[in-house]
Amino acid sequence: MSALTTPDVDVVVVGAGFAGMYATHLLRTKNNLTVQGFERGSGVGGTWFWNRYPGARCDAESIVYSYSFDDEIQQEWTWSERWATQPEILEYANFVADKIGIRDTFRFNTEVASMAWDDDSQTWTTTTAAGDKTVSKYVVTAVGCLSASQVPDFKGLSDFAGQVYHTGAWPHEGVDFTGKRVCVIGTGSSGIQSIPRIAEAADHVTVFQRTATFTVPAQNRPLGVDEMAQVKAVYPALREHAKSTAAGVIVKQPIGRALELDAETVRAELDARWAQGGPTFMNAFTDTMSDLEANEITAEYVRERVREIVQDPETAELLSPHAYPIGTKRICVDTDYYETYNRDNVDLVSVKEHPIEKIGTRGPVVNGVEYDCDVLVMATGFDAITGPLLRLNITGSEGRPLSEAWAEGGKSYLGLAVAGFPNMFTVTGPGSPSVLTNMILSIEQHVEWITDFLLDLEDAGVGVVEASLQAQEQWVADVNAIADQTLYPQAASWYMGSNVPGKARVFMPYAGGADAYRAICDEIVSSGYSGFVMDAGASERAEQRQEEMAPVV
Ligand code: NA7
Repeated sequence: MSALTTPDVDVVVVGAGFAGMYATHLLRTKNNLTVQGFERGSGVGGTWFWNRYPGARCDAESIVYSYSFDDEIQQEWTWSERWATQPEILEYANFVADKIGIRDTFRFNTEVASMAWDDDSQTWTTTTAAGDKTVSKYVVTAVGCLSASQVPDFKGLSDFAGQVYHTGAWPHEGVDFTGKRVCVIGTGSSGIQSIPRIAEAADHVTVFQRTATFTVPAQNRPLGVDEMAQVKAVYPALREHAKSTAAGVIVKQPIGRALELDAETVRAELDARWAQGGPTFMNAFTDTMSDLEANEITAEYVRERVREIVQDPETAELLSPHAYPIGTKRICVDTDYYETYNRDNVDLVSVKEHPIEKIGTRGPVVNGVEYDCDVLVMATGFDAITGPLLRLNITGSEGRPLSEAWAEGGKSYLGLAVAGFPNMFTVTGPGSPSVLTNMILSIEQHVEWITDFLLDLEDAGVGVVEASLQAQEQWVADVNAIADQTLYPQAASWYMGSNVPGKARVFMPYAGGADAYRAICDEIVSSGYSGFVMDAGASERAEQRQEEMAPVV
């Protein structure tokens, strides 16, 4: 490509989920830049476009899991339930897409096959699976953290005679389970949400559980018109409150250290939070995520509830999690999960001691037994956080593939930029608070920060910007140091990359809180964008390349 290449557009945005929609909106309206979006689905919504399995809901409350950037949007939209269902969230995404008019910017049903930076022309070329190329000055990846489905490499899977579905790529027309025998593999959030709904419809359900999971009741309920009106009246204050918390939600404050409180107080608090429902249960005490002994108090409380709810003691024992501290794998939020095991048409098979040997023509085979089914549901999770970025086949400066730069795990500066990948911004990349927080709140912060940065760069006439390697290394070290102060690294979780064979075991999200992260990002702006190399980076690279090419005397 020649140095005179004129970009087709200023920015290519990949993904039309909540991040891509908002990025496109701001880049066009605030930055006055031209944008080409690409989306592999046929519509907007990202994770909510794909995860259409029965029972899919958000585990952040609907009144905060929504955009705050436009008061008209939050005043016009009315949530019907405390925890919104996937169809309602998808409807909301479509409502917003129409309000802000971003559909015409996206090419839907269009998969990005590769994205390549060219050092000479200082442009990105995005190539679609159909071979079309778009040249841009910047790229913004908005591909989500949980969009690359992970299907275990089961022997014999292709020989299975029935239907196979992954929860993360559920058919739009739905699946009719009436009269069907169903096997579900996986008991993470997707399994826990879908199993009760599948069991209501199917003839029989067999659940294959490798690791028992901690889950708390959603205690879902309709949101009355009056209640929504009260929320709308105080929306700005409510949003400010959410921004001031570590998780970016409305939290009930912890009452102290579990290890320093008397047993009755601890018990009463856990009872109250269990009755209230949702992940705020994990926020009862300040030491739950940092002290194993304190953690065990909350963990044992949940096990006690399991024994209370599940009638068969053997099944209750199998469902009682012991393999990891509570909260170190994402806490699940369910409706009737444990109760489902009291149904006559539901069986639980532990695959901890005896893993699934293969998928036979009739169903999964465990310990020599083939479990017959018509439908096999894979609730087996995602190649989280880095997976969606790696499958874009990105190559940066000097033609270096992102897969090579990330061979030891996803590395970035602030979760927003990667050293060696100039003019590329990653919304909720590895090292951002992302999945440990209210995703929409974090997305808004990231997108606003990136677009303000681009405004400043354009004003200053900067052509190329890149995270410095040193700043990136420091950020990665900070992310690890914060994670090490918690119990998170003790679980084999998707936060750690443990669910993908061969993936580097690195704790990926920033665990310091969305509030602290926002303050750091603001400080970086005040300091003149410390940690970023502007223009100089490109010329230094060019000089380095020339030196390398110089004949050896
Ligand atoms: P998760 O939370 O990664 O859960 C995947 C489940 O699949 C989990 O129970 C796994 O067991 C199980 N799994 C994966 N591979 C196998 C094999 N080979 N054999 C048996 N069981 C297996 O994904 P989800 O989709 O449920 O949730 C992801 C996030 O989406 C969730 O945290 C929310 O943020 C929304 P394991 O625990 O690894 O032993």
